[in-house]
Amino acid sequence: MNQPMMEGLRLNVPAYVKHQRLIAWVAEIAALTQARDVYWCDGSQEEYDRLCQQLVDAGTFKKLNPAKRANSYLACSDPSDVARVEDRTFICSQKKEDAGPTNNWMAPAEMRELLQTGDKALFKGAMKGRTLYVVPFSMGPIGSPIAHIGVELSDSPYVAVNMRIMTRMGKAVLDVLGDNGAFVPCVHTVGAPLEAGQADVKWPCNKTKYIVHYPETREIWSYGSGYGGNALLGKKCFALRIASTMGRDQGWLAEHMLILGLTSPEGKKYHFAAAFPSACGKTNFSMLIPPKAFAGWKVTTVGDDIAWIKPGADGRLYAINPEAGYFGVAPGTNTLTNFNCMASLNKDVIFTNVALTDDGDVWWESMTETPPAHLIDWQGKDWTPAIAKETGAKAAHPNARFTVAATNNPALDPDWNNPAGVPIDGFIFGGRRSTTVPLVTEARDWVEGVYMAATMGSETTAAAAGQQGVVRRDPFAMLPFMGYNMADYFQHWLDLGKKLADSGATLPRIFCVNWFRKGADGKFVWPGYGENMRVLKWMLDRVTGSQSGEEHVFGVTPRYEDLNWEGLSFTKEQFDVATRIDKADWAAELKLHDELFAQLAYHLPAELPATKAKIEQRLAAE
Ligand code: SAT
Ligand code: MN
Repeated sequence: MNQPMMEGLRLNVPAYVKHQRLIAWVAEIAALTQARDVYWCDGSQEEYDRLCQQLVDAGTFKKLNPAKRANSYLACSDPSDVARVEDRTFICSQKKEDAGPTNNWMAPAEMRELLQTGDKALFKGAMKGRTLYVVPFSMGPIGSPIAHIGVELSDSPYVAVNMRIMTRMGKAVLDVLGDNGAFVPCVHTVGAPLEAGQADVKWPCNKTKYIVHYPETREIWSYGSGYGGNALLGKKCFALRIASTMGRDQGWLAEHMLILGLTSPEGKKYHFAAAFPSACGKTNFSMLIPPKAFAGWKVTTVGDDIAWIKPGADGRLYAINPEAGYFGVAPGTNTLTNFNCMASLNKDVIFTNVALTDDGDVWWESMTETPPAHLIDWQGKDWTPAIAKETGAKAAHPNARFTVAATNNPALDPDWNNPAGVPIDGFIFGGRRSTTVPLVTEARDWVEGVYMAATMGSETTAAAAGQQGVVRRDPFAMLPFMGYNMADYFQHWLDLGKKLADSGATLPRIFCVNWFRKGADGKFVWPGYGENMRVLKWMLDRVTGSQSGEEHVFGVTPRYEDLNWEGLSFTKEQFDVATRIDKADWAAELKLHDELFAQLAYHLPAELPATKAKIEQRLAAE
């Protein structure tokens, strides 16, 4: 048997593991972090149940009432560890310019000293008293030519069980990896070593946090957080930051996009990929149920967060969802806003930072119209509607999440697991903007679309630590997830479009949407959710060439009569509020585009300022 020992530590390598480089790396990290022991995850149901029970015994998980939520758990995090930490996220490329001005950068050698090699290196001894879990995972269908493999070494069993839902995880991945396959090494610690006899806490983490990427060597090192995008390293760290650099080098795209299928009553199927910042409704849009007026139309989910997109032999762009589950925002989700999601959450779910009901179920803000009379909130405190009214206390954290397998989704697209992906007919980019940006606009061409996506702004949400509700530029909804220089990424999009157009391919149309515009009363004008189908249908009609619109300063928008209003009372006046292009607002908005371009001046593609100049001319001529 394959059982190397490291300074007395058994590596417990299962007989099926043949990859010597992987074994040597696990030994190296176990020695560095002084893990108590090593456990190789096989991805089985038995293992999942066992680790969940272990988390229950440790007090991290609470098992929910099986009569209410079968095989489901609630985890409540440390109150300081509830979201991604963008200011602690680093791209450590050799050259600072390759990380670009939108990323935090540190020289790789300096970062390695801080994390691995220095006298006080953070990873030295970081896993003392803890088990190191070896978590092999595939992003994309196992064995698919588009998939890529990673191995996460983590001292968090919460990470291990979440990764089993979010990725294809376990022995099958190592079988594909064989004795010498390539994998992205991901090292994660909660940064809370246990001295002998020291009792553990429910949610170990560290005030100091580092989420570190080395794009050239394709490595990820994460320290100090147990939460979501900081700790489940297959998601934002690998599938976006590292994968975006792989895509740049290899001619494909890794995007913060949902992928949905749209099937007509005649059975014709189309696909859209849509980018929105975190906590702006990607999961809801990907599971949309069309209103009655659209009888026979069907929306199906390929993915709800990330798309890997590659040109196919026919010149079209094909997208796969590299994930296998959803890590979605719970608050705001209910049977009206997302029926399919609620149906997905009946069983086999891990909830994080929602509230607990007296009968052992979960609850979050707006899950039901009338809140329960009593709850234990996400911080373990008593919660009643009266307390909430008095103190404003939220039962669930605004960034509370559910982790659930894609296969739980009743609207799952039959092609969600297709290794070839689905052909994309349109790209949609949407920010959260209470003013200025109209409901929907179609770019006149690829370059104008890239301009729209590049200059997109959005109000910040609870998905990241920091101030909420401030407008910031969030190009392609990728600001927190870009693995290289943002200006080079714009160029990559332009180059790809040109290459495909030159080959005679029909490019996907590019649309820009804003579901979040507010009226004078401070309320959202657009009803959103299922009603977004009305806008989606207009976009599809533009793709198929059967619908017109009105051309204006920066693209084409529908007139009131171009949308199907059957079954919704939405007046022309309301439509005007949702779609109005105000000259003064746009003059101010374009100044913000200037600021972005000044920040990204290094390598900024000339097409972008040129497009802006054209928009300005049109605006002045209005
Ligand atoms: O925390 S995650 O990055 O996984 C979720 C999100 O912010 O989109
Ligand atoms: Mn996301």
